[in-house]
Amino acid sequence: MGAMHRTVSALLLLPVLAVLAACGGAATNSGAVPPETVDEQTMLAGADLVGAVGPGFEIMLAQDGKAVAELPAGTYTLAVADEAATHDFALQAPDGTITQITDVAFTGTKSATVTLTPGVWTYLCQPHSAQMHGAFTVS
Ligand SMILES: [Cu+2]
Repeated sequence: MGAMHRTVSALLLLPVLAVLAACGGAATNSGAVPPETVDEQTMLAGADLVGAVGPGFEIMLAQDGKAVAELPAGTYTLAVADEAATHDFALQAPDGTITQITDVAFTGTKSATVTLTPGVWTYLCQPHSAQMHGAFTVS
């Protein structure tokens, strides 16, 4: 039964891997560990936006398999795959307010609903914000 479980997991994983691999800066994301449970895969597949952080010093935010650069203002579901106990995933609003989606110790997938207002937003790992960050414009 162990083998059966692995087979099912591998099949479900393929679309998620394709999405992650297709994201901008694919070279830096190639080492991302895929989510381990069906629940995690479902969260990632059903979300408007997908974030990933780790296992190395890599962070990304994607929509439909592409790195997010611009978004219309609105409310989005965000699923974050946090692949390391050394990184977190946070969003910084244009006014500087930080919303932490995963904390440093957490690994796995977490989902949240975020309301994006116009301006420049940043996604970042707070302990390593100098090198682990990206920005997108909401209008
Ligand atoms: Cu980090």
